[in-house]
Amino acid sequence: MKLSTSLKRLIYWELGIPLALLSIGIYHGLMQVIYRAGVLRDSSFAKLDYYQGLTLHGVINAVVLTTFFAVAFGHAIMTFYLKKEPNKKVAWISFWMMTIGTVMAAWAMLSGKASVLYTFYPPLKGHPFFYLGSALLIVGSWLPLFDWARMYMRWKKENPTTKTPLAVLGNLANFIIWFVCTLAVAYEVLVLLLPWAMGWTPDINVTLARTLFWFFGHALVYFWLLPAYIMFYNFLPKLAGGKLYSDMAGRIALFLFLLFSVPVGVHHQFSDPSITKGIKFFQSFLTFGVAIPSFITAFTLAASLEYAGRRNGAKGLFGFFKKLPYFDQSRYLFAYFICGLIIFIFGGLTGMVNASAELNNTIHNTAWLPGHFHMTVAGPVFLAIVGMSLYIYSKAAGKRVFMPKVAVIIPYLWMIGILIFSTGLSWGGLIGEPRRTNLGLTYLNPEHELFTPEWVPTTMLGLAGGIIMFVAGMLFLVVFFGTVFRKKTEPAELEFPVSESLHNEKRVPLFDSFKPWLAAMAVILVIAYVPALKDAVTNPGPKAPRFAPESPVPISSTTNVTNYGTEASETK
Ligand code: HAS
Repeated sequence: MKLSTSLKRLIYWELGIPLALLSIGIYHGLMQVIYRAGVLRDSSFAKLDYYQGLTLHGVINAVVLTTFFAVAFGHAIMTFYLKKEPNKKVAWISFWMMTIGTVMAAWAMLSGKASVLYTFYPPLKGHPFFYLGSALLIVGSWLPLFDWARMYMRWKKENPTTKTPLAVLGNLANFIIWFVCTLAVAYEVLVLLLPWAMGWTPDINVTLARTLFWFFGHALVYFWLLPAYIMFYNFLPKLAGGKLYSDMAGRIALFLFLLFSVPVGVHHQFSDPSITKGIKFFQSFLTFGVAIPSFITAFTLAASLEYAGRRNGAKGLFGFFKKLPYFDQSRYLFAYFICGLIIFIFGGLTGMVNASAELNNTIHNTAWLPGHFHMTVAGPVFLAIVGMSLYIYSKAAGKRVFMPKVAVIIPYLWMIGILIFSTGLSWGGLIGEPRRTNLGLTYLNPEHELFTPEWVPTTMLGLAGGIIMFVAGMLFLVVFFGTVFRKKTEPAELEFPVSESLHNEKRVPLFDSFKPWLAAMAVILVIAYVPALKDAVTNPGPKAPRFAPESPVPISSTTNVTNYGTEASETK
């Protein structure tokens, strides 16, 4: 379908800006493995400090890229399936809020005033622009949801007996999750962190800030994942040459995410002493619940791929694996999706280990964690985002993909890199290698008394995998921007490879309406989070002291660090 010039431009910018920033994000990924392997034994390189680089890496790759993409993809999905364009004024206001927010946060990070990592836990304190910028990015990304909800309700009125397209359902579910979870982080940023960073409040309740962050933080990972799931359910079967095994399975999975995505954040706080055991047990249990929609997805997609393989002429039990279009340049998206899925098998398994409160004691805050999340967010999510950005751009602009042979090889290269990298990190984590640590300064420096030779092979694997990922990432940027600078040679249309359903079940109202699921979501959230927030408020432990925006030293220099909670309040 043809897009208006305004919407086309909007989508191009929303895809192009984060991909341009990705060059900085990927560079700092490479620097991480170099520092950690002890190749570099310094606290900074090219005037950028280790933690500054790690903050840029996390914020650009995991927050800016994913948020901009989700909004652009949401616009494309709603327009394509409902055959109407969103309100351009709202869409552009949202774009400008997100862009200004990103510029503010980028300035704070690049000038070294916000090296607080993407989790910005207090007492690490960033420049107020970092918090304001993040809030603007988030609020800007809310706006389209209200407009899409209006479009959807109008469509429903006009088509009361038609099933809501699965992709539309997924997109709305995703942004509802996003809206609900970001309310907590907006409160954390605007009410707790910003006044504290400005020096207006003397101290901050660290446990409350962490609990609010993780209310947002785990749902955030599903906000990353669901656009990829929308693509897997709706486009992968067609690309493979088959059909989606069951449309209903997709609906159930997407609605289950509404229930279980948010009330599991405490599984990031299993080691936080302020939160009591019962709450941790309950959220551990819910975390196993949030894996169910992914298991449903795994089986549904495997069945869809089997159907496609058999249609392509496969014989025998597993013959279908050999009949899939792994290197077909005209269906390059298949390569991006299948590599993401293969990586996600390991990302999911490591997630199940994290979810168990007991096993979590072994791996919490070790290198195992980045091992896990690179096989999730840097696996299916990253590959789906970059593959789909290239696809949407080349179709909507009517330009052929630059270096198509390379475009189809990139995801395999990335997959090999991630699997080597994550093996190193997971192995290292199991033998105690810490995450978020400049190992080159001490543990991986043979001249230092803390040198730990057991971590040499693990960090070397990390380095090897990281270099391969860096090469794949750079090649992708060449392919994407090479395509941008090509001449238009094809009809310019928004188009998706839409899959038919093999079992197109009848419309069941429960699975075609958000209301019952939203009500259930609210109930589970109250049960899971009221006691956790109560613990955080009534049993917070020492509070973090007051900082001035321009200095990392507490305002009261006489404050005794071990007692700063009470003394900071007294010296006010
Ligand atoms: Fe996680 C920490 C538990 C999924 C991201 N996670 C993180 C952090 C990040 C992250 C970024 O319970 C670190 C945060 C920080 O900075 O501290 N995670 C889980 C569980 C799941 C899970 C149970 N995580 C994700 C996803 C992420 C993500 C998705 C990003 C997109 N995670 C945790 C826990 C922690 C945690 C704890 C805290 C640990 C701590 O101590 O701090 C589940 O949702 C996973 C379910 C997935 C599956 C896999 C299904 C497989 C599929 C592929 C099928 C393949 C096919 C192809 C069909 C059950 C769908 C076959 C074809 C061939 C050709 C072979």
